[in-house]
Amino acid sequence: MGKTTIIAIAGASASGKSLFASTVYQELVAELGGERISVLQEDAYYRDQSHLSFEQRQLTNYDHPAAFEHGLLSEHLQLLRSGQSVEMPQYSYQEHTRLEKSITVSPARVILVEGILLLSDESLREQFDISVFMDTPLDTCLLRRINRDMELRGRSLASITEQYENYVRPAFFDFIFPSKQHADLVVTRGGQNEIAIDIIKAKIRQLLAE
Ligand code: UZR
Ligand code: MG
Repeated sequence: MGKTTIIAIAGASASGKSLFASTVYQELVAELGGERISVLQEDAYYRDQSHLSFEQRQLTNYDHPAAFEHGLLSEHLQLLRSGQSVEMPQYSYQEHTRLEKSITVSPARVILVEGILLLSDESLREQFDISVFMDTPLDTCLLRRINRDMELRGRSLASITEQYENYVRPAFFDFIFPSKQHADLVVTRGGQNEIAIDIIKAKIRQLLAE
């Protein structure tokens, strides 16, 4: 296998990172097969909190870099780069902790990794060959977040509002927005920006053809 290229996709919560990454991944897998591309989520590296009670877990600031085990993610990216598989943890947003079962991620020529704080961490940044920032308007993100968290993450409107004001919005201005300067490419309008999807797909095809 040739040199590994790691592509990071960062941006605000509910800015369309997961959709962008999974669209690029799925469309390329349909075209080229799945052996040469893998995807990881920063969310999977939220710290294990199984030693805490559910009430204690609800007090964690999940938008702060300390909530993530970035060292483990960094280690996994290095292992993938050196051609080894890794056990990516699985995280439950309902339980606010790691599940027992992990997912095996195989080394691949191109690794996509998506998450809110990827570009705010210097040691992670050093590992990225290409960095993308999803620059979706915050009001669009908030509306998407309300719908998603009520539908998929089992939240009430009151809890979403409280989290948003106390954690999500401050973290955007403290950590996420300042990290935009580190991106190679800034994507407007979210995960359905087809031109941006095509540009990243073309870059990946070019890398795979080398
Ligand atoms: P994305 N998050 C939770 O709400 N609960 C958890 O147990 C872990 C994470 C939220 C987190 C962050 N914040 O904004 C979001 N809060 O997941 C990141 N509050 O996920 O990038 O998919 O939006
Ligand atoms: Mg996501």
